[in-house]
Amino acid sequence: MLPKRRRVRVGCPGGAVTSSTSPLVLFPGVAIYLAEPRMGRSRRAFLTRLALSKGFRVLEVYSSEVTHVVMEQTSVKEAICWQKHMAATLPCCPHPALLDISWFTESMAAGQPVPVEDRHRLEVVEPRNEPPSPVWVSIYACQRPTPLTHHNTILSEALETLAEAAGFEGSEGRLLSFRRAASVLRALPCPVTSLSQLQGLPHFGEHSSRVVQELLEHGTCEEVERIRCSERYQTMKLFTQIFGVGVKTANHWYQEGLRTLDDLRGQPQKLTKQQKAGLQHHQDLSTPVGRPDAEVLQQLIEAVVGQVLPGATVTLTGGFRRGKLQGHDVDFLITHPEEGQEAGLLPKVMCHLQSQGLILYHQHQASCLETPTYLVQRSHTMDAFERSFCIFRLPQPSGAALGGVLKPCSAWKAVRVDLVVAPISQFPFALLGWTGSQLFERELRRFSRKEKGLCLNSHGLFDPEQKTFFHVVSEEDIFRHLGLKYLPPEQRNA
Ligand code: DCP
Ligand code: MG
Repeated sequence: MLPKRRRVRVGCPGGAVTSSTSPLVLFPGVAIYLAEPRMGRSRRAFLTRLALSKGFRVLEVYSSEVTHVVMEQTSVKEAICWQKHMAATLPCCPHPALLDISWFTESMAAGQPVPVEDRHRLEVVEPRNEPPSPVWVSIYACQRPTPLTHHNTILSEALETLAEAAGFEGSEGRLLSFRRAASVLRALPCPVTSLSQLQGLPHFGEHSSRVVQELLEHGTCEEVERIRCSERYQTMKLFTQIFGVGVKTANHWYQEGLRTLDDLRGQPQKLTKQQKAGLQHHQDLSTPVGRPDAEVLQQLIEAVVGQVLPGATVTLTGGFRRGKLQGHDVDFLITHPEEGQEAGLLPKVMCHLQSQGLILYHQHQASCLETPTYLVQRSHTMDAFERSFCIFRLPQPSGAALGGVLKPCSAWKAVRVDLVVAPISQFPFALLGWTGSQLFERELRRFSRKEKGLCLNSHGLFDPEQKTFFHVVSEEDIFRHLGLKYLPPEQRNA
């Protein structure tokens, strides 16, 4: 967490660094941005204080106001990558001078901005046919587009396996480190073919780099293969994929010596109602749901919702909204354009769906919106909206074409569906929160808290100092309030 006085406030133009003793700006025409990666955070903080004390204006966030970008120990190639990347994050295209630290130190010594000479400039030349150069990648996943299909599948999947395995051992820190590194690889514009391309990438520690190196050199990574084959990993994966089973429960069962689904079926007293339903329909639920099934479900649910409350809307969220063709479940968000009309809707909708024989299992969870802390809670594993965790009985076409031959299959399929109801005033936050990906959401909340001092969750955006909420009508509004370039759902596959 940044010290309070360094935090950027919304409404502070250009995200200028604030200080407890508001420094005097002597050179209003000059707005410096210190580009951090090679500089390091503490050195950047030191240089910022120095410049502020001498009456310079230093901007914490890169924006179109920046006139002088100062870099340290940065190669020309890196500087070019950085400039291209940063230009892409802004709505308009600024052209600040790209300068070496020498301009900064000379200006500090002179007590005023010295004229920019060629020797200060980081020469901007287009790279020629040379080995792949390092690419600039923003630190937070919410600051960079991450498409669904990318160039580094094998590498990112290996790191995801390590992340998952760390999660199974309860090691949240390692889980996040691997997941962030994997996410950086998904955001790269080209395949990683040489270790040098990892230079300067955020979240690439020694361990993740070693895994990538091994994969580049040998095509496989011994540690990842060992984990994938291990009884521990396979059992934890099997158990945590059951509806209603988290890492804690899975671990508990593992410690008790349980290993298979039949082991669990043999101990029904250990299972909740939800887990029993999960086990009962395990075969269907462990088969990915396709987009056509998601669309059929949307039509079925829309018909019922429209019947119960005309004007209410049903929005497909989760992975399908990000463009995924398959998912482990289907997530829907329901609202009504008139605030309050949505109250009491879900139980009626569930009754109708049940009477149509479409529900195999459902668990209703009442809204906790009356609880005063929900809006500012920091933990976001669960929001406070009314919801229903369901298993739908989805009718299937009588035969499915497989390799040109009609294969008989069952008349219905069990599909996991989450129905969530949000009042219209919170809808943009709920939509953003339920679209994911999970890491994208996590990073967005971390960015809000650490860089903006604001608290974001699926209900709102809260300023704890002003004790105010931001009013928004769209996801775009939320990105704007956070000073972030808008990323459409398809680019949130972090
Ligand atoms: N979500 C979150 N934090 C969690 C769980 C979920 O922010 N701990 C949000 C982001 C997810 C969305 O809710 O994208 C839906 O949750 P899912 O688990 O269904 O995730 P996806 O829909 O992204 O994945 P899948 O395609 O496997 O269903
Ligand atoms: Mg989903």
